[in-house]
Amino acid sequence: TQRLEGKVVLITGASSGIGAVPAILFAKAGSNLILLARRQDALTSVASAAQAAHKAAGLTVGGKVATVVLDVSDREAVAGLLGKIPEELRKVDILVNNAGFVLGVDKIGDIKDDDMEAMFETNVYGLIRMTQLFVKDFKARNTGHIINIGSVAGREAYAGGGIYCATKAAVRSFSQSLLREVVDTKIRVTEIQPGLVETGFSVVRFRGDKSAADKVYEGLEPLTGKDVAEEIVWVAARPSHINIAELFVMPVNQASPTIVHRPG
Ligand code: 8X3
Repeated sequence: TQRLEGKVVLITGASSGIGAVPAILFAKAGSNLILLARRQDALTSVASAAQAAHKAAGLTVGGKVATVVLDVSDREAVAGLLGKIPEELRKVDILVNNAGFVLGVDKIGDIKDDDMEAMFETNVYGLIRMTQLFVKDFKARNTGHIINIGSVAGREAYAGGGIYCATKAAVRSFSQSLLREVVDTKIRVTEIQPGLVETGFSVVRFRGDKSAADKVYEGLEPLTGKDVAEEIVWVAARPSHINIAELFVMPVNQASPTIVHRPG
């Protein structure tokens, strides 16, 4: 929509999963993009797909795309991020904190320290670092939209999700604090809480075991990365006086993390 024309949208975890698709939809709507992820090759292909989508839309505004290889869990890298963004794109309008992942289904007592730290570093500290970096500028300009990707798992925990659910509950709580802090500004804060989305998410959780990952989505029609990307773009495109504070979105056959109907 027109409201996204010329906006600068920064997306973390933009090379795969939920994060790869919004780039294309924002480009189509005339936005400019800064795409962040850990792998340059994957970023490059998302960037060219976004540029092609922009071209196909025949718009004269937007379509600038910059990529930055960055791991949000790397404190120094995040601190130096602004210097890596081309000057013309430094005034970010929409920050999409999407980078996040899950490792394992270990029960409490068996959780590995490395897994615990890795999930908290990216899902929580990385998201907080990115938000801190841009919210100062948003406040100074009295504008901006922070869209955090939470999860159904942040609303309700499940067995085997001791750390992941806690990270997403932290995202929820942090988003709520931020929303309250910027109530006297034009800054918008949204938390999107998806349920089952079929991406590489469960493949990572089961450390490459594709058949274990497939079982998570077996027998029902899960959300796709594109479905969630459409929600991200939708909240961003609301008129500037509207803030979608939370958006809880699940497949039609899911009612909670554990109440899932599998018609087969
Ligand atoms: C993903 C939702 O239930 O697969 O955030 O952990 S779940």
